Amino acid sequence: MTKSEQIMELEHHYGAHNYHPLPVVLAKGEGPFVWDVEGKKYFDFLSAYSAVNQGHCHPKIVNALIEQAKTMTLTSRAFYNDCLGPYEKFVTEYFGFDKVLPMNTGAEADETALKLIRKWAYVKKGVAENQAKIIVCNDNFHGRTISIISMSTDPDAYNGFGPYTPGFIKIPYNDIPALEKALDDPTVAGFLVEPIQGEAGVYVPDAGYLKKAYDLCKSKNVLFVADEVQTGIARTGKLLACDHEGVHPDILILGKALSGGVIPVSAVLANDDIMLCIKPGEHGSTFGGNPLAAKVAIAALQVVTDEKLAEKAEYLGNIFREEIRKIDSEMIELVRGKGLLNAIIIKPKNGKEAWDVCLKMAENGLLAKPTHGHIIRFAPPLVITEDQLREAIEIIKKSILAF
Ligand code: IF1
Repeated sequence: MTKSEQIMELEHHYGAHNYHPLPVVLAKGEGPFVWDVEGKKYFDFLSAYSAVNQGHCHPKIVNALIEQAKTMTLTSRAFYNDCLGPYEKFVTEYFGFDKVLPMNTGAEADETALKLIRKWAYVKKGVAENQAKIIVCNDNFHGRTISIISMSTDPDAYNGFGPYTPGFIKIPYNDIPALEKALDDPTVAGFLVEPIQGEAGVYVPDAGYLKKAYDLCKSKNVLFVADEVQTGIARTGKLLACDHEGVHPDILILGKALSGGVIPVSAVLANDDIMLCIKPGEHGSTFGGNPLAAKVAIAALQVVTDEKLAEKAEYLGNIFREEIRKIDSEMIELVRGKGLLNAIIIKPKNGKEAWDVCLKMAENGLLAKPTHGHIIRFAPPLVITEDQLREAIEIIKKSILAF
């Protein structure tokens, strides 16, 4: 057996079977590249689902981790620590909010936002206790916890995990009349939405959708809550995907690349009138706001600014979509995306589909993974150079034309 096969066998035997990974065993990452245990080099076009926007093992972020790790890793929030306050000032000024509630994973940040919306409904909007409703979109993805899958319309996400958390109204994505109708319910407190639906297959809504949705929510005293866990941190060509439409959400949810993929760091940002509805003792987390996360997140955001990653994503994304659209293959049904968050919709050919294209690309030195069977998401680290991107595009082209 090869080393890869040995390791895959270990995972199969000792690990839960909650994933079906591509048969590649990675051992090293640097910038836009990863290497498997046999030493084969790949372009990483998944970026851990947009968590390593700053590139694998960015030295400035890793060094921030190492330096802090030598001093103090965790205090819990039972006490203050000397890293959290400065981070809170940095991150709230960076995104333009009064306050931040620090958590660890994206799902925890989404759950925190759900609690914040409900608390605000009872404390500020005057909705009757336990009656608050939250509007979400069909085909959403916000994480894997029980309340979050209660919002899901994907049977794979919710089947067999009932009973479900009540209080969610599901409407079609990118559908303003449907939102308008749902907002007539006076118990609605919030609208939780991904500015681009990542898991659904990089579903980019019509221009103006976010702004119209935001204005409608404001007209009904409903919180507009943007889940930018995947679309944020420069991925779509702006610092936030909401920035493409000048929308400043009432609640902003961040995760993934907030730490550059070095350790789990997530955050919920809001202004005082919303954030102060949660009182001491009403929410928390052992690791939330730990010194490592504070130092790592500052370094990760500093890299985004210093290396102009949003501008790069905008410029390189246009090249990517333009070049992929030139590929003459009936397997390419559609190419869509914004910045360096893109997807190709694959039309099966002779029984070959997205999974086979991904296996072929892996063979040719590029890693990407299908979502929902026929869609391949392409999201390289934003530090990729134009030459490297063009080299990667040639690999994609060669792989698709091989069928
Ligand atoms: C997996 C999907 C992507 C997210 C948005 C919250 C979260 C995510 C918009 C939760 C997480 C990850 C989860 C990961 C794969 C990946 C994913 F395929 F699952 F749906 F990116 F599209 N909001 N997305 O995209 O953040 O708790 O994971 O830190 O394998 O479940 P998390």
